[in-house]
Amino acid sequence: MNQAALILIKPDGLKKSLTGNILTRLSETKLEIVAAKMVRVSKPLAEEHYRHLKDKPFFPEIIKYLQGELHDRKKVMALVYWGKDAIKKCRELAGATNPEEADPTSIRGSYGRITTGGIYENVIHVSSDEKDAEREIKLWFSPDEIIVDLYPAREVIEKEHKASAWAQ
Ligand code: IDP
Ligand code: MG
Repeated sequence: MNQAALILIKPDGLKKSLTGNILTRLSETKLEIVAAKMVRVSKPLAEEHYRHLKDKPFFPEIIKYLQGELHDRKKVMALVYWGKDAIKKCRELAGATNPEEADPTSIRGSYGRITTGGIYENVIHVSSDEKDAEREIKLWFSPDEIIVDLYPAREVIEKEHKASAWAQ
């Protein structure tokens, strides 16, 4: 069954110049990229993304991590992969959450580390199930940024919407 999965290349992945390697590894899945962008991550966005972990002792640190405060790279690359069993395929390639336990040939096993502070810096985020994927994709992308119709959307006419345009 066709599924969508949110992938984030986290700030450590960007800092270590792993974007190309990670996208090459993910291309083994033969899935389709249907959305992609660079995002400067606000604290509310990071907290909403990781809201299932808000009671964990490491929560404040993973918020700083996703915001790029630990890597001097205040951005992430967000992508949506789409196709048959997308979540399972991407999570398999990503490997286990703990990079020391991840298969050494997986993305996290190859490139992740545990900091001396105990944070799992594992270079990539992958949605864990379909419900999570829908919540996360709606959090990171608007319908117009995705080139297929993943979820029902409605048309809105935005009045007095302030936006930037090219100066010339
Ligand atoms: P996932 O990214 O494999 O879905 P989650 O449990 O959703 O794992 O955790 C989100 C992120 O929080 C992980 O990718 C990792 O960076 C960090 N993390 C999760 N569990 C721990 C932990 O026990 N110690 C330190 N960092 C953790
Ligand atoms: Mg998760």
